[in-house]
Amino acid sequence: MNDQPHSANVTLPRDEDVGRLRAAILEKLAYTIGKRRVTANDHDWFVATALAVRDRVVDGWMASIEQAYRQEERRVYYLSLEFLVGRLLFDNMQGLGLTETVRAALSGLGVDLDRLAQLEPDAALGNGGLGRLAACYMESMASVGIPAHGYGIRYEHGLFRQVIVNGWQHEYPEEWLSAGNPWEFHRPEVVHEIGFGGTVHAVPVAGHMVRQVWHPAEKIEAVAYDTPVVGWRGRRVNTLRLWSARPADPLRLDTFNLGDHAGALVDQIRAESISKVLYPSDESLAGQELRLRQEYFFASASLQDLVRRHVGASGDIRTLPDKVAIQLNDTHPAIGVAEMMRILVDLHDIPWDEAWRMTQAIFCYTNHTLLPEALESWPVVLMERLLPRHMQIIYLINALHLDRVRAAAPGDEAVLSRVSLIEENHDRRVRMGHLAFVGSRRINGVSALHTDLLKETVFHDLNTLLPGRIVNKTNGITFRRWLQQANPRLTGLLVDTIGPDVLDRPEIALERLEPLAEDAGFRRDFAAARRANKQALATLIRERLELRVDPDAMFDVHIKRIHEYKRQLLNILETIALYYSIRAQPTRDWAPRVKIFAGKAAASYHRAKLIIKLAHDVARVVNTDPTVRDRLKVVFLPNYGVSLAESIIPAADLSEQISTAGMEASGTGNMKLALNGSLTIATLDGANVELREHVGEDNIFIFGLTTEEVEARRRQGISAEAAIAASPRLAEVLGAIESGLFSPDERDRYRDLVSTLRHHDHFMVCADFESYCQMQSYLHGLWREPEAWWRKSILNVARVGWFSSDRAIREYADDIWRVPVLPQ
Ligand code: 26V
Repeated sequence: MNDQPHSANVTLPRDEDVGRLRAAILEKLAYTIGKRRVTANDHDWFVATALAVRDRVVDGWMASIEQAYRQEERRVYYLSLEFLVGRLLFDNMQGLGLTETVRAALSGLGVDLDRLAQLEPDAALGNGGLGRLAACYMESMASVGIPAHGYGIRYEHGLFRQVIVNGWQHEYPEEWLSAGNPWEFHRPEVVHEIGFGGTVHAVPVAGHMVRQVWHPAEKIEAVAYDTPVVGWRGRRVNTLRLWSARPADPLRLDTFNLGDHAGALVDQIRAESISKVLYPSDESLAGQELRLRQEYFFASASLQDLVRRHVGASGDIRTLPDKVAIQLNDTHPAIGVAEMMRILVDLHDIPWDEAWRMTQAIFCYTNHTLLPEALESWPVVLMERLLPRHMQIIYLINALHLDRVRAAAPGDEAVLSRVSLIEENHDRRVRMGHLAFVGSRRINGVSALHTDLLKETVFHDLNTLLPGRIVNKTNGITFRRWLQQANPRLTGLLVDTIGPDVLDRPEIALERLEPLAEDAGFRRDFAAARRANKQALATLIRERLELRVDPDAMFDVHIKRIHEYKRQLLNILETIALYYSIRAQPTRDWAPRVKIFAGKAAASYHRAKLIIKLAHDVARVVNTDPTVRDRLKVVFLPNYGVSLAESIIPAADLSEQISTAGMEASGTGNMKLALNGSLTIATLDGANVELREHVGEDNIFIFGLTTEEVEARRRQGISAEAAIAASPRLAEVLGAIESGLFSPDERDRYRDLVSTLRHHDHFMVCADFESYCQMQSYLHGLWREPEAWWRKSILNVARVGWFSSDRAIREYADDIWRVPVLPQ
């Protein structure tokens, strides 16, 4: 895949270290894998190497755990239903400074480290941005020295594998565990019981008190698997604890003995289904009982685990808020608010009011989307059936909450119904965002714009009622993975020119690159490093798609989940317009361009899958047209994921961040691409707004409607008609797609798609088309002035230091969690 050497700054390893590591790898090969050198295949070597590296992680890991325990450090718990980790070999080797030692140890055995590394499957336990952010934050928390634990689910199958057949997406199960996982430690002794269903009984206790006792009808077990998370230079090693579900009783022996062998396993299957597969989060969440079971399963296991740890260490549950901050990554773990109340009130006899104060001091909640269809709510009837005690607790939280609202806004029934935790419209549903909000001390959005919109829209009333809780924490990315590992060539150049501390403090060191933008020699070296990355990507494209692309063409990259609001369709329409321009003037001196798409569509999101098909239909026509030749190529790389992103991003010239304004909460691909030297074409959406502030408006290419303009057009019900009438090329492109020119085998394949654009255009594809095309042709011109292009590209790299996840995590530590961090 990534054929580049993974070593940026080569300091020679010491012979004795190399020798020891080689011996360790051979020992793993013999005594853990049970093979000899002659019979070992590459996968055996990968596992042996990973295990030898893992051994070296353990001492630092134990030291970190002991330190947190001895010094009674305040801990952060990051609860997330998704961790999109990717591969770990280079993360761990780099964190420990072992990369060159391992490389040398293996090469002495005739084994190539970079080839082995390609065999590691991605841990793809997430859908997209939210999951990848959790992984970046875990790495940064270890790197800035925060005692942190990630909690999630150990899905047997992560995000589906995307296979493209004749242009259509097909989904296949992903099998990351099939050859074992060398990084994890199974903890069979760390088990928590999780209940579902059943009844609640009031039991009188001392005095006039009653205690509510929940008798679940079904009990399953959560068992822990721990993966160490190595911080930069091994500063700290934290733990990612993922829960796997299993039945409390492995087998119904009586049923089995009666001859019903399948029936005897029913409980097992029902229990294990909870951690069987990651939910595709872009899917309508309505009525998915299994999803709610997953959420409660992991929230309950995690809270039981951290309470047990705290009580074990301090003996006093009441000091929990002093020692613990729990971050809810979106509303997926929000049922934890009710679970915490149950633990405190029902199991630890803490009076309600005190328990509620504790809960509100412990939890914080990050919101990651404003899309109405993505805001979680669960039918009350489902909650009552699955979690009867939690439903009672939610009713009580709501009653006390609404009492305060009535006192603040007497007689205002409309406000009351808007801020209620229960939505009473059609069927009654629990609003999980509201539950997370009232149960949290801090609520944050993930970019400045997104946080403003949170205050104006979904949480407007709650923010008026409970002011000061909403803060902004603009997302960040870990530079260790997205620069050092993904782009060793550029990293090597940076180390050589601005010094090795670019590895340790890139946020600061990168600024020293600024004057080099004016240095023609540096620009040449910079362009050469990028040229090599592009050559590598061209090779990957040839190997996977049997398509040749010119590494000197502009690589115009649109990589992310396929979604209408992300507007891959806008890019495809512009591609067609460009294609027609080239055909109309074939002798003009066009600068060659490669349009590169990658991304998965949710399995049930038919329109997104149709957009993938359209990209392929357009690619077929364009790539086989002899009049176009090398001047335009369209590429769709299948099965996008963390590792493919690591190959594409260092080779990208232009980064497409073109969501409908107001709809992308932040975006983090925008940061990854700019860090690697892409120029960005963008709408004023999410973190693009802040990207512009940092790189300067001359170095980013903004087009299109603003959030306010989008809102106004929607309010006024303006259709796309006028935009189409005013743009002959848009009319031509739409007409061509509609008439079946790109789908001769099924002429009306795109009829509905185009008709929606003409008559509805909720995502403003037509409205933004002209301004997008104009910016694209401006960039076309700029690409023809390489000196100007590389100057801007270098300035982008020099000025994006702020988007490091270390910065973001330091802000969380200061403003939200109140935990100390290591000095920078
Ligand atoms: C969820 C759903 C669920 C129902 C149907 C449509 C839909 C569309 C999007 C989502 C997104 C789920 C949350 C998420 O991944 N948000 C992403 O979080 C990133 C990290 O904060 C952020 O950079 C992205 O802008 C945001 O989309």
